[in-house]
Amino acid sequence: MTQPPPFDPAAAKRQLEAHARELGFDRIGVARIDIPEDEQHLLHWLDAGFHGEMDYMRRHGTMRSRPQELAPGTIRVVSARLDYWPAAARDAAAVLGDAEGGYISRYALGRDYHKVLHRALARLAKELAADIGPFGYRVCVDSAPVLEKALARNGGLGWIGKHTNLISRDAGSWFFLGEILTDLPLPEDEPASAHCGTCTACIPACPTAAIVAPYRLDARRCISYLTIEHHSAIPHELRAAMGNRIYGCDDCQLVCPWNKFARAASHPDFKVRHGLDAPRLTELFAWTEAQFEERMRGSAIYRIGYEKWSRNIAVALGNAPTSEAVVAALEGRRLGASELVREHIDWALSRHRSGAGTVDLQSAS
Ligand code: B12
Ligand code: SF4
Ligand code: SF4
Repeated sequence: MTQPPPFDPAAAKRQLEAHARELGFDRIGVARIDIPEDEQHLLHWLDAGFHGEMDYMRRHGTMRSRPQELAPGTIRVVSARLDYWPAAARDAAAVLGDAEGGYISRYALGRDYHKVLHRALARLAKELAADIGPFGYRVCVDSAPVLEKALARNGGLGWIGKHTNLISRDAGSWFFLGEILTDLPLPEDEPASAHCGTCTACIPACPTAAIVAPYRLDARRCISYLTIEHHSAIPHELRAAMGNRIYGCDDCQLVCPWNKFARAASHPDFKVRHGLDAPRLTELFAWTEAQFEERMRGSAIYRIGYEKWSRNIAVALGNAPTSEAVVAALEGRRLGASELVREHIDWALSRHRSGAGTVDLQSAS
């Protein structure tokens, strides 16, 4: 009987890198699993209550910083980067400055990245198993409780910037991360060094002052959290500063000097769908629930549901210049709206009636 060849870690890593390239990943990196300093930062962040209504962040506790608790036997993490910058989309600054249009974060203009990344990572692991034989692994994308940015930094993919996103020297920060947790003793990459230097551009650029100190994000103030993760009413004091951002927010990354090195997404699933790069607020607000379901299926936006989507657009309409069309759009949805949405519609209408609905979006951004 022939014996399988002995496991060669360096050869396995080369095979993994070759498969990753073929599958369209922009970069992969391998790291050990211990991240004690990041665990301390995570615990302080949770103690400060910065996670807001994201109860799962507290529930998962230190599992997030100890991948071996999530997948027993894990000794290495393979982090993968997939660039999403939609180069053909309408210019972000132009959309942010268009008071009657809605701004949707650049990462959500195409198909839901969770599915795209998960499928590709699962294939990557299977292709390696076909080369070297079965091994233990678990694929994670975003929803799995691991500190993805810290692990990817240790695998050489970039550093955590003051805005708290991972930045690569040669690709900026417009990319997603996903991981394969594995029991294979793959050779580690060098952790990436930090290059924010004296720059602090992202901190004052945040419309809601959510970056309370370098590397510290109070998610409760972050527009990304407010429009996607927060389930209840949006705090009144933050609504005006949200401007026309109806799903996610990119301001801290738009001002980051390292994003001049960003690369356009090559994955076809990240192409803009349904004109989401420059939608009209009044048109979006006129969508029925059935139209939302039909048009947003397959998009990350689908996950927030029609009610939160409507809540977000009501806030943006409250921040739009007063016009008959804006007031009619708000009034038209008021009667059939849920209590949550109706409260946001009433807030928006009260701004138009008091003359406050003439926010200059450029200065709010
Ligand atoms: C919860 C979450 C959010 C929350 C909280 C964000 C946050 N900074 O934690 C909200 C909803 C606000 C959010 C927003 C966004 N998110 Co998000 N999010 C996550 C998620 C699920 C967990 C992040 C986490 O663990 N946070 C816990 C806190 C403690 O971590 P942290 O703030 O990053 O803090 C670290 C450092 O800053 C440092 N640190 C913390 N405090 C201190 C203090 C000092 C003194 C020092 C020195 C260091 C330090 O240590 C910490 C641990 O490494 C990850 C996926 C994952 N599983 O990791 C995606 C993820 C981070 N998000 C992602 C994206 C794309 C976004 C948005 C850009 C989406 C958008 N356009 O709207 C925004 C960006 C907002 C921002 N400025 O960060 C990507 C980031 C990719 C990248 N290039 O970095 C991820 C990795 C998802 C993915 N799989 O691609 N997100
Ligand atoms: S995503 Fe927007 S709201 Fe959140 S920290 Fe960045 S600039 Fe601030
Ligand atoms: S804007 Fe400046 S401080 Fe902020 S993440 Fe980018 S380089 Fe770092």
